[in-house]
Amino acid sequence: MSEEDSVSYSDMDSRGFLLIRDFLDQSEVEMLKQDFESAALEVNSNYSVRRLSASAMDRLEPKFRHVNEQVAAQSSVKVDCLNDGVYFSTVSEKATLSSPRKGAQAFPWHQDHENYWMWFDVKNYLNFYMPVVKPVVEKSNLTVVPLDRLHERAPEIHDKLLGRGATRVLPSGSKWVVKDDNRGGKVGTLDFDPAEIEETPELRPGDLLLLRGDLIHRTQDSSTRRVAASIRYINSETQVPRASLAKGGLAKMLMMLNARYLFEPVFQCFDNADGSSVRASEIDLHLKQVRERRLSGQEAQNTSKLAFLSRLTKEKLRS
Ligand SMILES: O=C(O)CCC(=O)C(=O)O
Ligand SMILES: [Fe+2]
Repeated sequence: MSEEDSVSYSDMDSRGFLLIRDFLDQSEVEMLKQDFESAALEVNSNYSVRRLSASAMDRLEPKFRHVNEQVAAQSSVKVDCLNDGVYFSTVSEKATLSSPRKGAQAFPWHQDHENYWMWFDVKNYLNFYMPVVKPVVEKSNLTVVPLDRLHERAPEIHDKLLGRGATRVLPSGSKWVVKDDNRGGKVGTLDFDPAEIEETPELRPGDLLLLRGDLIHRTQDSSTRRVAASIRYINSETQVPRASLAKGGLAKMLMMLNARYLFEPVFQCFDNADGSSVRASEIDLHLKQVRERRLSGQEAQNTSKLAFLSRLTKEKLRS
């Protein structure tokens, strides 16, 4: 029996994540290492990431598809479209919102932000997280808050966080506050340290940690030099509502501005469509075309800050 046969895919509903050991073989890990070395840094000022090449993602696509079929058969999570992939390194190559000290990058507790704003549906959204450079098995992993354990300890917060994103969990005295970076304010308060219910699967290069888009997670530590590929799947049939993208508080505006190279093309999709929503597959296709044009130098890498702020303001007024 292979590793994959013993995986309980229904964990995607009950726990929000699952682990498949030795998902990638040596040559695939080697291929990703080389791909990382040759990838340029993204123009994202929220964090330091490099993007996977389309050819690296294409090569692994059949493997991902097989997993997605199993997940769809055994849980309620449905994804079918490889949208994007980035490399997260614990060694930051620039100062960003998530670099706690010079040269290091560690993400504190959060639900992902940008994908929640871009796709809206993060339950039908998967993060294929695979270490590529991983010198110490018990260090620099990804720590998660399993859904079942959160439900047991804080059922109300669990219910509020299901299907949602763009939050951070921060210490506040003896409690922990769940900050809402979407609308501002807070989602709620935990009267215990999330570390009490966390789990940290110890990963080796090529292992796959598969996470739902609404799972709370953080970097375990950035004490070793670790690089992980993180490949993102969406559901092509999701209808993305126009009104939600520009709506929100200051934290959202700032993060969108820092990643305007991602959001400007989404607004362009809405401009080109006339309805109040656009199918995720259409946005995905447009993003890929923009990426291609940027790679070949036919289009600027980024939009100006001022132009994006004016766009955002107009959209806010519109909705
Ligand atoms: O690699 C890390 O430590 C953070 C990764 C992360 O936050 C993510 O994959 O969404
Ligand atoms: Fe994340």
